[in-house]
Amino acid sequence: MKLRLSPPVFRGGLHDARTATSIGRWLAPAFAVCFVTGLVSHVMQHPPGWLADAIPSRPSWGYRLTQGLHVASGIAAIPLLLAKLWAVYPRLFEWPPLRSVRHALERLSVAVLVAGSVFELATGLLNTAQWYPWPFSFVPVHYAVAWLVVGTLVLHITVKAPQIEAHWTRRSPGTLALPAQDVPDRRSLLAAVGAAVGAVTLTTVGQSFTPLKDFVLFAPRHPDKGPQALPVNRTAAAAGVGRIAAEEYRLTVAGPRPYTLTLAELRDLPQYEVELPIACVEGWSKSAHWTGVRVVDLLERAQAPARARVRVVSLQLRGGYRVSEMGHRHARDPLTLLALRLNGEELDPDHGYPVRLIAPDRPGVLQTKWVGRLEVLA
Ligand SMILES: Nc1nc2c(c(=O)[nH]1)N[C@H]1C(S)=C(S)[C@@H](COP(=O)(O)O)O[C@H]1N2
Ligand SMILES: [Mo]
Repeated sequence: MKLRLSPPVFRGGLHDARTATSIGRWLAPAFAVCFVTGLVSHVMQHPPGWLADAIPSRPSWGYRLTQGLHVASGIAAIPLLLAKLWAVYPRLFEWPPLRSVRHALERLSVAVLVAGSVFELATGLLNTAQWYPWPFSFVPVHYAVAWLVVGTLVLHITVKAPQIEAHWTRRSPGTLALPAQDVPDRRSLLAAVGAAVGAVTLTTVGQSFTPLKDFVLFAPRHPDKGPQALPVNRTAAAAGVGRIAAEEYRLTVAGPRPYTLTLAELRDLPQYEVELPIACVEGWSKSAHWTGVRVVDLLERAQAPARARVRVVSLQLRGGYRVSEMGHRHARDPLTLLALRLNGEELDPDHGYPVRLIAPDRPGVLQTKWVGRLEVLA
């Protein structure tokens, strides 16, 4: 008897180019939004030298919007990607697996695209939960793989352009044959995918889009939960910052004319109130009222040059977020404060007591807490 391995046969009418195209029409824009907003986030956190001074400090809600979109489009892409993979998976069993060099290259690029996409959405989702079950550093790897995904995606769309065009609408001219038509099953499938996208979006987007905060079920942070009605990403205890005694606190401003201020002296300086959001890179954001001293006033007093960059150093001794830098646009923006008060009260220790930076259009991770030192950079 001769044993023959034959590839499985798929008869379901939904594993076709029309379904793949219909889902792709949503998946591609989700990926595009996610990629562009991710680039924005990357540049704001790690500006290349030539761009550092061009990064704008307005609109004050800019980063809140782009990062909210980044996380929302990434979450929406998860059900879309799953549906797309389900629609096309029979192709895994294509026979013969490799027909030509061109075919082999195309399959390789699709393999990279699929693996990269799954990797980006999975690591991004786990990052929103601050869960890092992997041995590498999240930011550089998530960033590098994004380029791999975008490169292979552009290639994929280019290679598939004729099919995409033929199946773009329900009945494209010239493709009146059955597979291009919308069958009831396909409409149900697409409706279910749309409902899944709506459900995951509605139950998470309130973490940054506060009008929908009452629907937040699955987001790791709720905008109302935290001391002084503001979430906390890293508490004082987690950052290893002990109780800071008001009498012992000093702010050092290192510049052409350096000086040191006590907390009482800081409180005696002109105070300003601003309304600005904390927009965490992990997806949650929340607006709050901050009161404190303008950084530009402190810089003038130190006779800092107008275009100087500024380094903000925390009293926190260890950890990646203890230091941040800002260009002159942020440093000189009248909304940029060393805040002493939040929503009418002295800062909670978890929000950076006694002094924290708050600046417009800035990733949360750069809004340094427990500030002890400002350095004017040459
Ligand atoms: N010194 C210091 N500042 C910090 C952090 C930190 O770990 N250490 N975390 C940052 C992050 S990631 C965010 S989102 C904001 C959150 O501020 P909040 O806890 O007051 O809401 O603080 C930022 N400032
Ligand atoms: Mo953050």
